[in-house]
Order: sequence, then C-alpha cells, then structure tokens
Amino acid sequence: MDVLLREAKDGILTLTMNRPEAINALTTEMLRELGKAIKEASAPEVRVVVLQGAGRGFCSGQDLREFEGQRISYKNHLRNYRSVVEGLAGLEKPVIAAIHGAAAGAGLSLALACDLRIASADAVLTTGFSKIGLIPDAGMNYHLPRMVGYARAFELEVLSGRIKAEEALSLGLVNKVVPVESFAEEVARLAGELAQGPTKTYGLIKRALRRSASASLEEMLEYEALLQEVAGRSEDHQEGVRAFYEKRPPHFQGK
Ligand code: T3D
Repeated sequence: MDVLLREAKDGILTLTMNRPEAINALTTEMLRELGKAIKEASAPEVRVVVLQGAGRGFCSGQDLREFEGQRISYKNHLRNYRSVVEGLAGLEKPVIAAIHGAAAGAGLSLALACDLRIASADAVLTTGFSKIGLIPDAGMNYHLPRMVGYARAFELEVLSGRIKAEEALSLGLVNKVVPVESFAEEVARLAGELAQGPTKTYGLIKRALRRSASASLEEMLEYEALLQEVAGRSEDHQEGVRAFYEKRPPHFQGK
C-alpha cells in the first residue's frame, strides 16, 4: 500500500498521508515520500497543494513503533522532517492542511507549516510531544509562537491539552472550522478558488510573509519593492488590470 497518495487535478495536487490504521503516523518512508512530492509540487502545473490524512484523522505524529527500543540519532532522524517542513515553507504556492480528526505531535507541526488550515468540526489538535518526554520539533517552536504568542505556545507545548476545532479557531491555530458533512466540499472549494487565482503572486506573498518573520520594517519595504518588480511584470497582473477596465472577471493563469 502506498503510504502517500498523490492526486493531481485542475491545478490542485492533493497529498494524502495513507496509514489509516495508525492515524497516519509518520514513518521515514512517508516523510521521504512527502519530501519528494513537495519538491515535485514546484512544477508550474501545480497551483495549490492540499495535505490531508486518510481514514479517521489527519496525522498522529511520528510513528512511535518505528524505532521502538532503539537509541536513534535525532539529528539524523529529524533531517527527514526538516526537508518536509522546509519544502512546505519554501514552496511558492498555497498549501492547505485539511485537518479532520486528530492532528498530534509532528502531525500538528506539519499542519502548522502549511499556509492555511481548514478544520473539520471533529478535529482535535494536540502538541503531544511533552506527554512522551520530548520537546516539540519539525518546526513547531517556530510556527506556534508566531501564531498564538509565547504564553499560549508555552501552555500548548507544556500541557499538551486536546484542543477542539472551535478552540483552535479562537486561538488562531486554524483559519476556519467546517461541519463534518461539508468538510471535503469546502476544502475542494477553497483549493479550487486558489487554483484559479494569480498563483505566482500568491507565491510571492508567501515569500514576503515568511521573510517578515525575521526582518525589520526597512528590510521589508526593500523586499516588497523587489518582489513587486516580479509581480508587476507577471501576465496575471496585466490580465487583472485588463479585466478591471473591461469590467469582467479575470482569467489568471499563474504566470
Ligand atoms: O521519537 C521520535 O521519532 C522523535 C520525533 C517525535 C515526533 C512526534 O510526533 S512525538 C509525538 C508522537 N505522537 C503522539 O504521541 C500521539 C500518539 N497518539 C495519540 O495520542 C492518539 O492516538 C491520538 C490522539 C492521535 C488519537 O487518539 P484516538 O483515541 O482517536 O486513537 P487511538 O486508539 O489512540 O489510535 C488508533 C491506532 O493508531 C492505535 O493502534 P491500535 O491500538 O488500534 O493497533 C494506536 O496505537 C495507533 N497510533 C496512534 N498514534 C500513533 C499510533 N501508532 C504509532 N505511532 C503513533 N504516533
């Protein structure tokens, strides 16, 4: 059985973590497949990526059985996570995490590394790591405090409570909560809307926002001007302006 399913349709690449018997617990094989798939997602025909889980949850984090009883080198092991997290962050197109059921441990870290998180009303998020005496990894210490602030991040990481969808929404951990029945439909609608947008510009916006995490105002003003040189020369910018004058919806191609 493939541990990662890939489906490409209408500019949307859907990656499905596929170990439902263990709520899609991450193995080295799955991480390597994810790393490869995210690299391949830089192809121009992919305009949006959706990351989701098969079965009854999103992802339960590292497979705790994979290295049972072994003394592993975390430095080596975490390289597999690093390439996935850097891949998600560096991919210049929107990535949606579609979270239903559990998102725990490094599964939550991956969701946080995506650009948008849509939660089904049955979603339950937990940092999980401290419950097994580990510190959060896979970028959680980067993304979480930037989303919820230090005090909340500390609380979530240390106490590892189970955060239900509505609470995750009020904390700013997810962008939207959708009823279970219409979850797949809403994810498809959002992905479809994004895939019809000026996706090259979305990639540049992502680059700008990522840079802002470690830049001064002066640096950002400089960087915005640089990126606007690129956006301003895009076909989608020209089409957007033309469509405005012609009073019709724009037809963006991500170019
Ligand atoms: O050590 C390193 O590699 C370092 C890196 C660590 C990164 C991390 O991600 S650490 C955190 C790892 N994850 C966890 O600690 C979460 C463990 N899982 C849970 O807390 C719960 O399973 C969930 C909250 C995710 C879901 O709960 P529930 O009640 O809906 O399901 P369940 O019954 O607990 O799990 C269903 C099956 O999935 C069960 O298998 P079984 O008994 O039916 O054969 C369970 O053992 C399996 N499963 C769930 N999580 C994992 C797992 N198997 C392996 N690894 C898991 N992480």
